[in-house]
Amino acid sequence: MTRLFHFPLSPFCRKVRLSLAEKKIDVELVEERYWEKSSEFLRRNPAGKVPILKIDGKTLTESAAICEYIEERYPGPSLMPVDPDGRYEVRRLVCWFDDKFHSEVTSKLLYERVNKKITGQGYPDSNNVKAGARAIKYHLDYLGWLLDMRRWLAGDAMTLADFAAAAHLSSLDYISDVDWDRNANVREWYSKIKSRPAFRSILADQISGFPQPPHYADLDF
Ligand SMILES: N[C@@H](CCC(=O)N[C@@H](CS)C(=O)NCC(=O)O)C(=O)O
Repeated sequence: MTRLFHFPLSPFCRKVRLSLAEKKIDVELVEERYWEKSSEFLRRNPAGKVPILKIDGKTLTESAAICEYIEERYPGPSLMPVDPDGRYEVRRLVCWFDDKFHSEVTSKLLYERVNKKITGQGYPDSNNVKAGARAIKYHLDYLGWLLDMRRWLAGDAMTLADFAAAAHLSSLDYISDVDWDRNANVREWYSKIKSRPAFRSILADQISGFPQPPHYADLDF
């Protein structure tokens, strides 16, 4: 049985869930209270982070490495181009979201507004929230600019780059922090990816203490 230790709003976990679902790999989701750092959890991943994926008799950590493992082990449908330039562009954009977008936006909005409360770390820091709200505008403009030239973020086909971006944006959308009116290209792209069967489990997530806003699971948002 494939099992994912995850936290529902974690963008890194969402990226892995999307990859598994797109490849129709059944997975049992186990919610991990990663901030409690249980000994069992640290035994599975000494880095103390989710996602952790049990698959093919192995325990895998680090979302980018996990997604590339899934891609190589379960090739169809493909989420990586075959040519080196295309693969480079996918990896660059996955890093853009998991590094730059994560530190400038996700950590400033989602972690301040949701994770702090869930993990008992007090109230959001309004300076961080303001900085995140400012930064997301620039990132949405950048996505819109890429989508002026491409059907999907890294080129003509949907790839792991789209899943990395959609993982972060969907988590922020759960707390209504994405202005879908800012860029028509971005809205159209998100609407396409949101309609995929692979997205269903993410749209069904419910976080205790944070009710799902009505537009979140609406395909016609
Ligand atoms: N580079 C890691 C980042 C994973 C990560 O930061 N996960 C967060 C949840 S969103 C976590 O487990 N944080 C716990 C901690 O840093 O102590 C990956 O891509 O898997």
